[in-house]
This record gives sequence, C-alpha cells and structure tokens, in this order.
Amino acid sequence: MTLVKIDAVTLAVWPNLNEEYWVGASDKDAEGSWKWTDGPLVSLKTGSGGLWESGEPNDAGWSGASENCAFISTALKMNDVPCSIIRKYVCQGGGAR
Ligand SMILES: [Ca+2]
Ligand SMILES: [Ca+2]
Repeated sequence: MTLVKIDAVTLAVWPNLNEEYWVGASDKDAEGSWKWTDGPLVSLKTGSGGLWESGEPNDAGWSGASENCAFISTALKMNDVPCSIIRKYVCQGGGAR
C-alpha cells in the first residue's frame, strides 16, 4: 500500500471531515527536498492553488522531533509534522503504482 499523492485538484475536492490525514510526501531523505513516495518532487507552493498551509513546510520541530512527514490539516492544506504522531491516513487507489 502507498500513501496517497495529491495535487491542487485533489485538495479542492477533499472532504472537510475536520480531521487530519497522512499523505505520501516526505523530506526524510534530504531536509527540505519534499518527494512523493513514488519519487517526484512535491510542489512547495502555498496559498491559492498551492498544496501547503502558509509558512509550511517549516520543519518547526513539534514536540522536539523534526518534521519529515506531511498531513492534510483541518484547513485542507498540507503541513509537515513529525512522522511519529498518530493520524488516520489515505492510500492510493488501485491501478498503476
Ligand atoms: Ca523536514
Ligand atoms: Ca510544519
């Protein structure tokens, strides 16, 4: 199973369930270089049409851990957070991997 890869179109139709969900983006291999699990770079755009919350990804060090995984926040944008926190997650649908 692979965590879901999203784009601005996916975010625009993301259901607002007031919960946070892991998506398949990480910068664990190289700090600040965000990649999807299948390899492509993640756009770092924020604001309208962007994937990230304003000021994210910021590697802020929530709970003292570096922020190398990303979830979709309740604001329906991505935020980088420590990979160790517990959240629900969304996997990629069937078809090509
Ligand atoms: Ca990071
Ligand atoms: Ca963050």
